[in-house]
Amino acid sequence: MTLLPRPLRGRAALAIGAVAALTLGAVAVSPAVTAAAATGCAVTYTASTWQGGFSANISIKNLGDPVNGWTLGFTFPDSGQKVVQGWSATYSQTGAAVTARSMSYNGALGTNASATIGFNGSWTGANPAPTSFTLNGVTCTGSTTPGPTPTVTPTVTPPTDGTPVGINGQLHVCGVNLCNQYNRPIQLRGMSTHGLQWFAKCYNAASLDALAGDWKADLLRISMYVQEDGYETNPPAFTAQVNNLVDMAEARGLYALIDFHTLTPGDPMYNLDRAKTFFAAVAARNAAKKNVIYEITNEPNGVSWSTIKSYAEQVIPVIRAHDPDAVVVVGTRGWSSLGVSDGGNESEVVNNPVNAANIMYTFHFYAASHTDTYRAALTRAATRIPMFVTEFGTVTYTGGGTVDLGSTTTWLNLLDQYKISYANWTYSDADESSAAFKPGTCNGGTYAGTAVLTQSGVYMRDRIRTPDNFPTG
Ligand code: IDC
Repeated sequence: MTLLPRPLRGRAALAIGAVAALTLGAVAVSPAVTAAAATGCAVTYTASTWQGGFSANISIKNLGDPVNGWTLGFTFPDSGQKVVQGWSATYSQTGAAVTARSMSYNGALGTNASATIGFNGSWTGANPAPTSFTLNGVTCTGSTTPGPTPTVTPTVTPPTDGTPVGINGQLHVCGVNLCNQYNRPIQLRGMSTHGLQWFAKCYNAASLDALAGDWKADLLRISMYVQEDGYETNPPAFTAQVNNLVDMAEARGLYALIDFHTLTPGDPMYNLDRAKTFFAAVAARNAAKKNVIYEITNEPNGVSWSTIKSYAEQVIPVIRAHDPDAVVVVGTRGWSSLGVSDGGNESEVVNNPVNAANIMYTFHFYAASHTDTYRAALTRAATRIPMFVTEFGTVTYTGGGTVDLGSTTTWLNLLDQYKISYANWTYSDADESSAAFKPGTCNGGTYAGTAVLTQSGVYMRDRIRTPDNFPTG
């Protein structure tokens, strides 16, 4: 086989022929393109071609302003040439027109940065070399077109109210980070509810005022158990309860992490139909809100990563169909330990990521039980894939026992260092040492201050209420 460089230009785009659509892979979010951005791109296409088949590599260089998420478009000579299997992008083809959308890990392209993608194809008729490459709709000519003179119509409204959502707006994943509307990495710090079926009384105007105002938290994780008298017993009521908490968080400028709290059974597929029903409802209802993040399965256990990945690739499109731009967080093997609790490690995810854009992966720890091996895995993962600690405890994995502030401090320093967002288990008055409030607190009306807090609660409040670092430029 020889590698033949192909001409990039000089061939007119032909009319689009048959409309049989071939869609490979999952739906990806559309790229964000800044209105006033300078644009430009260069594409190098190389292929080896044989009778009936070809294998192509495409190097895409962004000559314009940085982009976060891209779509490469190109056109085959006619519809006799087909993308069969692609890599490093999500491909779709209609007639002769092909689009390749970036993955979560290669969507961020700085000025002069490149991404390499490829595909195997089949062909009949014309030589399969494509033409008319575009990046985010702009023809790749190898030179730059300056953006319009800044008469400045900002696409982003500057912060007005100083709350976490007011400042950061709609979030997205950029590289391995959670990024704000200024495309800058941020860390969200907050608290998880306990099971809504047991502790609903703890979530009211006064307690959420305390979380936003006294704790100065950024995030409320809404933990909706599916079993254990949870969602499965009354889907409409639990859906409404979650939506109500989303609104209460929004009113206080807090992000809301909607946790589909699967635990036992550990196979998320057991709840696949429930997940589709639930997420279709909450995503449709909350699509216009900027404060919602979806956590599609809490702690898969006793199942392989490939099963979890398959679950994610079925649930994420349901969310995207209604709420295309929200971040989705995917649980990992071994109670969301990246596989460590089952003797594995992060490589199973790094080497076989979920086929979807704008997603993160879950890591959970309980500081008195999980120490160096777990920290090492998260540290390695943190530079490879986007991680979110959607739940952790200062205590043992039982939710009780010793409050290990030494280990907790080591953990939280690590999370701060990598800007990994977190939610602590729990913002409740459960009679267990992980709970932030003393038993009985939720029977009264006072949630602010330290008098109502446990040892864990005092520590977490101190830790969370330190100033945020939310870059705005
Ligand atoms: C625990 C609660 C406990 C409850 C139990 C029921 O703290 O009050 O009786 O669930 O299932 C997790 C789970 C989380 C657990 C927590 C502590 O996500 O549901 O909560 N934990 O065991 N993973 C590791 C620890």
